[in-house]
Amino acid sequence: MDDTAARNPQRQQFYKTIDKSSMTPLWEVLANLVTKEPVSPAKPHIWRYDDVRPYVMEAGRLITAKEAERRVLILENPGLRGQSRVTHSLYAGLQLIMPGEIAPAHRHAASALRFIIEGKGAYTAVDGEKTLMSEGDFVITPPWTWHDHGNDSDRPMVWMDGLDVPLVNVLDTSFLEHFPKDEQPLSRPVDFSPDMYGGNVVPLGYEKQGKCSPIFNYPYSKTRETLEKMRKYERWDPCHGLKVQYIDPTTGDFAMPTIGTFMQLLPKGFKTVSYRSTDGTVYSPVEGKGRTVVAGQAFEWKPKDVFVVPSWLPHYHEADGDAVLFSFSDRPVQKKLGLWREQRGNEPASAPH
Ligand code: GTQ
Repeated sequence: MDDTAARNPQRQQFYKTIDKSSMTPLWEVLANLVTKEPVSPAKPHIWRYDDVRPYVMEAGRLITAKEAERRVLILENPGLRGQSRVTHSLYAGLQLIMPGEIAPAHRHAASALRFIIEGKGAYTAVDGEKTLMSEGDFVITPPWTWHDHGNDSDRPMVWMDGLDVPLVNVLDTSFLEHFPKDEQPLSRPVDFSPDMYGGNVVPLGYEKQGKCSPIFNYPYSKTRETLEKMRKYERWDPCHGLKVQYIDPTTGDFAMPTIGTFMQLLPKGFKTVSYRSTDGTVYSPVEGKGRTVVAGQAFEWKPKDVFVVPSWLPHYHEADGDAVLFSFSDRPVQKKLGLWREQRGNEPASAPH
């Protein structure tokens, strides 16, 4: 609305008056407040591992994991600098644990995922149980569970952290507590949960604790096998190739309540049909090379890179060889609130669901 002081001094005077009472007229901001479609301040961006790995290793020389508590370089979306956000609602960072180090135990209201980028044999301990991690594994730290990370291997370990911190903070629900010791006591054998909960049985009378999957390590080898079976026996989705979502086997829902996680295989030479959805998404390729074209801008990727596609920007992927991409977004939140929409190719956008 063109409503300059010169044109309408009475209105401007009125705005000044009500400003003192912490009020402001809706009609001046309505079009930017309630937009016709998502207008994310986030920008599409790629962090190439070849470029940023030296910085991660330099951080390893500058500070210990213990002193830092978590030695992480935050991946800040260029449209959201200073806000520790990779998308508008989610956080991402690259965490480094050097051999022999321990990132001390704490717990927080925010949920975390780890997606293993480099290394093998470091562990995370969650609520009394350790899991050993390898490249391509997807690991969950549910909210308010004690967790410490350590590296008994002889090489550095780097993973991508994905947390719902911006969501938790917009709701003003953040809590954090430190464990009195660096390491929490263990009460179950290493990798007990996948054996206990991954076999389609649960103890009689099982009652779920919290809202995350009781399995907290989804190893890459198993997910990769599933994708290979799908390639042979399932329909290739024109927008996604062969794509799976990680689930909580006790509910069939997403593995985490706030962050949806996915893995997709794009067979060699496959080019997807343009797609967009309301959940801004962070990708990390595990295998293969290719490119993702986001609103006309091409991002060439290869394994260990991280790239982000903001909400509602049309994009398609192209794989030079067989490519496998991990991704995460806030889709479970949007779906629970009835806000999620998608648009496939030239089809009309879906109704919210
Ligand atoms: O590993 O607990 O990247 O608390 C940011 C905050 C990792 C963690 C992050 C955290 C953690």
